[in-house]
Order: sequence, then structure tokens, then C-alpha cells
Amino acid sequence: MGYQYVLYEEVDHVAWVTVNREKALNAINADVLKELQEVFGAISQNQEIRVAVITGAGDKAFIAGADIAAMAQMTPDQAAAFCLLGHKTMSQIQDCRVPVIASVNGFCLGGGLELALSCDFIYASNKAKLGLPEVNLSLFPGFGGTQRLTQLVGPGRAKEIIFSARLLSAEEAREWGIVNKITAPEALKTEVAKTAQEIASKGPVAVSLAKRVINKGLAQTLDNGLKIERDHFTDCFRAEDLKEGLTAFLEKRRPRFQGR
Ligand code: DAK
Repeated sequence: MGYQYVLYEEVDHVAWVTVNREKALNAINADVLKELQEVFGAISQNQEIRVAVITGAGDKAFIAGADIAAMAQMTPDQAAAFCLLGHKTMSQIQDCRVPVIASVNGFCLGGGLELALSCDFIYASNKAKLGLPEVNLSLFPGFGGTQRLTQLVGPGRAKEIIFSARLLSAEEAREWGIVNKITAPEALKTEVAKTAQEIASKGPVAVSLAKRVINKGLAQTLDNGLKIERDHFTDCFRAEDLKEGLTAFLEKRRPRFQGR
């Protein structure tokens, strides 16, 4: 796959996706969004892939936000189209068939944090800064941040982050439940790869179903969420991998999952 703003690599069942606009701190314009949609659409279709990782090029930024220069030229109608494109892209990442890890290697601001929040979880370098500083520009988060951050940390913390435009250190972001793990900058890729490999070694059908059930249940009552769990639980029993997982346990060997 060849893209203008996205680098793509597959290593041992893991897709590594890098937003590659280093000079603009990987700021997201419409072309970046379209390319990410294409990439994540392809990842969902590719049965060889079991985990995806998204990061930013260089050592300064994950993504420093939506492209401010591009937004400065937009009419309200164009802004609405940009917002919709952003929503579709973030939803495609959230709904990706495989787990997606955000590897936050620096500034993770505005649309960049919104993108990271559409991933399944975030690992960050201890040098990273995270925030939704849109109100500095007289904007508010338009790629899902008002909703996803609130789901993750609750309304009080989400409102403080959005209203104040304050940037959180990686340590604060971890305390607030936004970041799962912090590493030294030079160790980030290795730590992310380790977790990606750990996940990739598990039953891919089960991991994928677990992701779907968790996400579908997010906006539901507990009873409805449990129904979603019951509905999808039987899907494990329709897959060949379950027999392999159970047999391998009984034969005291490692399972060889096929992803079907
Ligand atoms: N967009 C475009 N270019 C950016 C950028 C961005 N978000 N962030 C940085 N750059 C560019 C800079 O302009 C500079 O370009 P040159 O001058 O070299 O050509 C280059 O990247 C390096 O940046 P700096 O020179 O500023 O580097 P510093 O180390 O001094 O500062 C910084 C790093 C991250 C603190 C600073 O660059 C900064 O504050 N950047 C802006 C951060 C920010 O405000 N992010 C939020 C953007 S707003 C919506 C849809 C989406 C959104 C809202 C509504 N609807 C359609 C309704 C989302 C909005 C956002 O994300």
C-alpha cells in the first residue's frame, strides 16, 4: 500500500500505521483522514492482521491536532464536511476488527488525542503531552472528543480538560485513566510491540468478539450489555479456533490459532 501521509508496515501479524507529516507535527488534514480510512478498512479485511498500532512520525509529536492552516480556510459547510470525515475515520478505527493501540510518542493534541481516544488503549512516552486545547482557537473538539473523553474519564474531568485547554503530562494522563502505560521514549516501541505480540498470540476470533462486545455495550444498560455478551458468546463456538484452544490446553501445548 502506498500513501502520501501514512506509512504502513506489517510485522508478525501486527500492522504499524504511522501518520507521516513530521514538519507539521503530523497535523491531520482531510487527505490524512481519507488515507487512514483506507488503511483501517484494509486492516479490517486482512485476516493475517491481529493487532494494529498507530503512531506519529519523528520523535516530537504523535499528532498535534487537526491542521490549523487548513481549518483557517474553511467555510462553515466545509467545516461540517471535515467534521463528518473525522467522525467516520475515528469510528472506523474504533470499529476496526482488531485491537488498535495508540503509541503516543510526543504531542497528542486536539484531533490527535481524539484519534488516540478512538483506539482501544494508549501507551505513551513519558515526554508526551496530551490535551484538547481547541478552545484556545475558539473551537471545541470536533472529532468525537467531547463524547469519547467523557465516556473514558467522566464528565467532570472531561469538562476540566476541554474548558481549560490545559495540557496533561503523560503521568497526569495515566492518573486520569487516559493512558494505560508510560515508558521512556526509547522504550515505547518495544513495549507497544510486546503488548501487541501478547494480544496477537491469543485467539483472534475471541479477541475480536470481545472488542465488539465491549464497544457495543458502552452506551447500554447492564442488562442490554449482558444480552450483547450472550449473543456473541456463541460465536466463539462456531469458530474452529475454540476447538484448537481447548484441545491445546488438554494436550498441554501452545495453541495454533488460525483466526477462523
Ligand atoms: N496544524 C497545523 N500545523 C501545525 C499544528 C497544527 N495543529 N501544530 C503544529 N503545526 C506546525 C507549526 O505551524 C510549525 O510549522 P512551521 O512554522 O515550521 O511551518 C510546525 O508544525 C512546528 O510547530 P511549532 O514551531 O509550533 O513547534 P513548537 O515546538 O514551538 O510547539 C506545539 C509545539 C505542539 C506546542 C505547537 O505547535 C502548538 O501549539 N500546535 C497547535 C496545537 C493545537 O492547538 N492543537 C489543536 C488543533 S485544533 C472540528 C474538527 C476538528 C477539530 C475541531 C473542530 N470541526 C470541523 C467542527 C479539532 C481541532 C484541533 O485539533
